[in-house]
Amino acid sequence: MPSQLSPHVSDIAPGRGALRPARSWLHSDAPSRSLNGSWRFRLSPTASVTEDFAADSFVDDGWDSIPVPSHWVLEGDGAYGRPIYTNIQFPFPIDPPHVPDENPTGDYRRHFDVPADWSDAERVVLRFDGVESLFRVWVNGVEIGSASGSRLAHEFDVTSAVRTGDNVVAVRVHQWSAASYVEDQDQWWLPGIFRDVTLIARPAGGIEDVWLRTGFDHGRGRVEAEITADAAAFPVTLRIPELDVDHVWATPADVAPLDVTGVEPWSAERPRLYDTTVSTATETIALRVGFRTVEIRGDQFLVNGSRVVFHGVNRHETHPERGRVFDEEHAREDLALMKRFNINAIRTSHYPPHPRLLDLADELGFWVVLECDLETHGFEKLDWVGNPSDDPAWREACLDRIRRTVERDKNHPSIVIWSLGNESGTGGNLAAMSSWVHARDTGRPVHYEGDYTGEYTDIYSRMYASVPETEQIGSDGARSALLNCTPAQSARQRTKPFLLCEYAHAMGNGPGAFDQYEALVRRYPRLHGGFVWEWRDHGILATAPDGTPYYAYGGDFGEVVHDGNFVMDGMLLSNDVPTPSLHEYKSVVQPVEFVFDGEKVAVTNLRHSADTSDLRFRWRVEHDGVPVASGDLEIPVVGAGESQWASLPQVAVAPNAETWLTIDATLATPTAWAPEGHVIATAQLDCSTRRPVPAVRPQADWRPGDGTLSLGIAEFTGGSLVRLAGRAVTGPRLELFRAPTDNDESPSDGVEDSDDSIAGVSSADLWRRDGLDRLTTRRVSVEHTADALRTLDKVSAANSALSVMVESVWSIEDGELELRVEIEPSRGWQAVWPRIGVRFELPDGTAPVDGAQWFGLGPLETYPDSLRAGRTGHFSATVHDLSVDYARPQETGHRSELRRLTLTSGSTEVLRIQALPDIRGRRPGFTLSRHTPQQIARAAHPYELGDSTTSHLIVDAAQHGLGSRTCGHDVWPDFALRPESRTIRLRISEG
Ligand code: IPT
Repeated sequence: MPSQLSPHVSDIAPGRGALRPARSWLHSDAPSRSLNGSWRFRLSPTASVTEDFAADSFVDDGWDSIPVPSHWVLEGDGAYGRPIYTNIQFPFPIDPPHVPDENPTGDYRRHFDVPADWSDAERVVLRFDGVESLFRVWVNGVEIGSASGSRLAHEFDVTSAVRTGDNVVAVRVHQWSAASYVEDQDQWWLPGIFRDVTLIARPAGGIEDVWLRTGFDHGRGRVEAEITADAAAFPVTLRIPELDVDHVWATPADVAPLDVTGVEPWSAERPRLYDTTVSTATETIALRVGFRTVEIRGDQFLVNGSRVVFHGVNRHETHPERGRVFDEEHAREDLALMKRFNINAIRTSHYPPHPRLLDLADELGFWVVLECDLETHGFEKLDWVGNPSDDPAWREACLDRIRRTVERDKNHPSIVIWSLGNESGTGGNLAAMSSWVHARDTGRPVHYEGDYTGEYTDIYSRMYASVPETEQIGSDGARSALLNCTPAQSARQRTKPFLLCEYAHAMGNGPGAFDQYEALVRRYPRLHGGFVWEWRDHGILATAPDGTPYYAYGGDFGEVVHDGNFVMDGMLLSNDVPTPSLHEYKSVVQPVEFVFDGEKVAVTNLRHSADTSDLRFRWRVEHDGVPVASGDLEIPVVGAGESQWASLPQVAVAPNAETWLTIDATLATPTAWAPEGHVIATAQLDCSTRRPVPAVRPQADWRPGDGTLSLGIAEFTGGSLVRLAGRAVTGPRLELFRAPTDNDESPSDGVEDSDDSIAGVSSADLWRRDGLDRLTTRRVSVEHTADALRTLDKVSAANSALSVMVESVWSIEDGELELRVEIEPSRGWQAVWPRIGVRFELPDGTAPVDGAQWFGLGPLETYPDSLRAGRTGHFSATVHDLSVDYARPQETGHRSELRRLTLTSGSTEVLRIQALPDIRGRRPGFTLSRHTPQQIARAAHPYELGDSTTSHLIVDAAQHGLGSRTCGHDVWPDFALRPESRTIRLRISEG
């Protein structure tokens, strides 16, 4: 029986033999050797292979080599299995604590050298910073122990097993184990030794562990030290050179709090760190301390006395080639990118990251919610029966996890909240974990979202609460019960600060409504912001059958059970490219607010504690997007939470163009994360004089015709456009379809959704039901006058009596070609529409249309509920760059509020289109793409779209919003597009 050969895999104990208590991950000058590098490797399909490989004498010549750290499923080009992606589902039978006999098992071996001068070491310790999921260790054939807790550090005392000179370490790693039941996070299952392995010599008289709790109160710092060392190791010296601290504790009993003056506090905005050492005669530990005090006062979460607003992201460790293997340079760039996008907080979803990430967070400045490696989400399917969170048998495993989490990272000033884990139901083991944290660290509160009723945690937390629910939580007056709570439990939750540990699911094109949440956070002090789900897509770089590289998601590796592209829900694409949603977020959470009032502007500093002395304010005036004047704006330094008035410059208003004033707040000097001049906040003021829209010229002498004629630059055959300015063009045809976004494809939950939505049915289902993707046309009539052509079309879908009448009038107005399209739905349409637009096809001729210049909102795509990053200006882009490479192709590229569009071919202007606003001032948007919505909708990956030689221009009178229905809520009613009559009016001329 395999289970007898390998008893560990179904053992719920966290392992045997690892050192306890766990200790901090410290920068010590004690000797150490990295055991990263090339190891010998053998993969077996089951856990039942013999253990002879652990013997000293074993000959591993026939084995492969594998790098450590790595995940074996990402090495060897498929020779070692493939990654599996599941969200909540377990990829094996739910039979806790057992796992299947098919349990890929990796055996690792390497030689290492122990230097002769290590012989004075008191102990030799072998540390593993991350191994998924259960591993056993042998040194020179001696079994040392076993451990689970994949994203946690495990240290073993190997003193008695090692010898000076050559040694062999052997490690057996099982992909599946009892621990897999508590590591059911929404991510790829990636087995292997994926973090560093280090051999450490512990000196006699060294420091086992140190914890410097560094508080701040009105300019004074306080150091409370906990030194774990033998009495004989003393005296211990604390040095903080910049603060003139050079303090000696002669004995353990002398260790007492120290008050320090002249301290600058640490904050995410001004991450002031002080280089510090703690030393004995034989060992020096280097730390970078930051002084800050975390406090909950009533329903406010404060750091150094000021309320914190989390503009955060959920950050997984993921890389398209390395998986969860840490790359410090990439991580630093990742965090710098967050800072450039006004992100100030990270939730380490859903496990502790590589320890160096927290050094970077301390240094660059982030509020961190540090989460334990715990998720039992798959038990939800069983109504939480057997959930490890509430089974005393699992208590020690749960406690071991939180102890390792807190102990490893306790010194970081950036960590302001401990989180027990994610989506693990609720129960006594979670309560026990919380009690342990409360006893161990009185300086940081405990978070766990699943404690819905607030029995054992300090913060009220929800994920994906709707805008109305968030408002209900924020507003004091609410008497009604909160979700999942009785009135008394609700009252208890209302006494706490609130945060959205996950919100605004950024899957595919979306989410909408960042700004609605932010408005509530501004309004209700109890609301402390939240963490967008999530920072980046987890795509894995793969190669399509035709050799094209692409980013794979669930199912692409032939998994039996998987969750498709639900792992592609970041604001960053897998290749590090920010999506428009990240730009939107940056604008919504910008830390400086401008409110224009006549000749003045009120500038409000929304930061936690930093003033605006690091900023410079620039203004510019543009006429129809062309810069005409610019300068600096003199604004006195604004303290955090304060406002100042400043005078606006004299703006020269153009009589025949739009006049816009733009103000940018930029960095006055370079920082560790952005160059000087980097824009952190922007506002625009429309100073234009109103210009009337020309009325439609009445034409009376319409008569039936065959529709074959020329009008200015347009040529028609049988009433249909065939050429514009000499180039082949077809259209316009009514386009009501968009390639469904992931949100469009998500079923309604029947709660707080658009009217006419059906529980369990997606908007895209309704669009397909109504045939929006397969509309057909019947030409009802063709008429002319001397200088105009009018067609009337009835557009409808097979087996549907619903229709849209489309009247198109082509005429010459003021010497220019004008197209006016009137779109009128029949009665009876039920569901929202994705768009109301017209589509033109521009096949490649001699000068293929491959780009656009436009005056309108830009530079990136915008939708009705995601408009805040859009600026009014003049922009240009290639047809390729107009689309976002979402991992699963879908609607992309819509530019709103169009005034003028020039289609280009290389540097040549091909066609110019002016868009006239309708009576209510509404302007159309446009999309220029190589593919039709119908083609895009059929592709599951970008490479499936294929090459196209045609450009498709869609001018939309309106688009439906984006919403966040993949995990959260539908498009807010104000931004939902109901079937309605619309007019599109364009003036078209030759480029
Ligand atoms: C929520 C999870 O916490 C997160 O890990 C991720 O899976 C997210 O959903 C979706 O991408 S849980 C969900 C049931 C609300």
